[in-house]
Amino acid sequence: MLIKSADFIKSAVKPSQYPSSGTPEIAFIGRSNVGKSSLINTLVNRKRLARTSSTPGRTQLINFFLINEVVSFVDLPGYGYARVPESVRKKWGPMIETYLAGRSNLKGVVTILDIRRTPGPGEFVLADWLTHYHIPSIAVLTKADKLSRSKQQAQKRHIAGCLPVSEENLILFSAKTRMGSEKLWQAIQNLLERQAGEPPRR
Ligand SMILES: Nc1nc2c(ncn2[C@@H]2O[C@H](COP(=O)(O)OP(=O)(O)O)[C@@H](O)[C@H]2O)c(=O)[nH]1
Ligand SMILES: [Mg+2]
Repeated sequence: MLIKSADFIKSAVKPSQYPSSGTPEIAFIGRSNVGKSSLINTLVNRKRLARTSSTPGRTQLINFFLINEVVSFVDLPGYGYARVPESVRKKWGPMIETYLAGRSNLKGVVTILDIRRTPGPGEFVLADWLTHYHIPSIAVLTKADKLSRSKQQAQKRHIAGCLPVSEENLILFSAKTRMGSEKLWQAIQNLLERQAGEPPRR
């Protein structure tokens, strides 16, 4: 994908703060420190558009980025970081569910998983929301560079067995080697095109 422009638009915590344009949105979500910012930066060929941080759980805002003037990438705050204060953790669920349930711009969600980790409660809650609100999704296994090819395949099979997703719909990805970047762009474009001629989700 040729990236002509990638710009930060704004941060939000509630619907009145979301951008008012009708630009189609693709949202990215995953556990804190999973590699979400690195994945977004890799997709758009920018070193630090979505800030990567070695301190997980810092970004508790919904961040909107406009890509090539035609699609918005929405960086949703990560879940599952134990050292986040309880008051912050309690707000995460309602903030994310409000966005997923009510945002008509939303065309699909990219769920990001660490290829080395077995999916847990955070992933199950998210999978339930995506099913419940009929939101199309793409699942990505990132940090694939950390495993050998045979271990990548074994983990892919294992993770597919834990979630409502088939093995061939899991994309292996690495922000370090750019593995899977074109494949993920293709999947994102399929989501955007598939929905172009269809009525809104609700
Ligand atoms: N080896 C490797 N490290 C990665 C990859 N993606 C992210 N990381 C590292 O994982 C840490 C967390 O990444 P970040 O993108 O900030 O995660 P976020 O909290 O989900 O946004 C950083 O130290 C990154 O350098 C990857 O594909 N391969
Ligand atoms: Mg991040």
